[in-house]
Amino acid sequence: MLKLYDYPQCPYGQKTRIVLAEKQLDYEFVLVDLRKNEQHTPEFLALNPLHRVPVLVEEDDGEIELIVQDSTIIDEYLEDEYPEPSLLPGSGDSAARARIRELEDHADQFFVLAAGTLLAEHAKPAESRDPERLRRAKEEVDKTFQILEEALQGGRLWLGGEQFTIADAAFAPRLLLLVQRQVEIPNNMPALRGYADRLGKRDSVRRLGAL
Ligand SMILES: N[C@@H](CCC(=O)N[C@@H](CS)C(=O)NCC(=O)O)C(=O)O
Repeated sequence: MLKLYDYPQCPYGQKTRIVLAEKQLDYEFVLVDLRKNEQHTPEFLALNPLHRVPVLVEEDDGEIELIVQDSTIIDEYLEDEYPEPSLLPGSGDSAARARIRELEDHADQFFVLAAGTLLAEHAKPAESRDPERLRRAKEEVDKTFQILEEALQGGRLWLGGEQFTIADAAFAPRLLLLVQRQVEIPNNMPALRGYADRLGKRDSVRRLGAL
């Protein structure tokens, strides 16, 4: 039995839930309410002393058999343990696998943070915004848009071409939230606009519900 300790709006948890849905795996969602600081309870700290969601737990007859922390490590574990459908290029294509992992890492380490800052600044009344923070976040989001536009050239449906990958799962939550909150993808980026549209229609992404 798989359990995912998570918080609905966590983009890293959302990424892992997309992967679970792509692989059609049954799991129990266990809410760790970050608004109530539940990540600091002794029960949760026993699963992740770094007090972060998501955490994947595998249980057998109520006994914990395995604990996996961090969305990227969880997604790689799921890929190893449940290889079909595969969300990484085949093991014969190390270069393509490296590229997908690089994009996935870009989403986690750069884009999610920049998008989070941009959304937080937009949510403030105009007079309370920090113009320098806003400018930097916008610049970083624009840089990601440019990188994605280039990565999608040649009519690629997903970052893996025909194959939906862990990198697509990583970008989807914040990319779609930006679009929902009226951060426009520029008109001169048709590949990225089409991609965002496809992501929004993907079943595994729709199943997240409210971003
Ligand atoms: N690198 C981690 C980041 C996870 C993360 O930052 N989770 C946030 C919520 S989105 C969290 O649990 N924050 C609570 C805290 O730091 O106390 C991953 O990919 O799983």
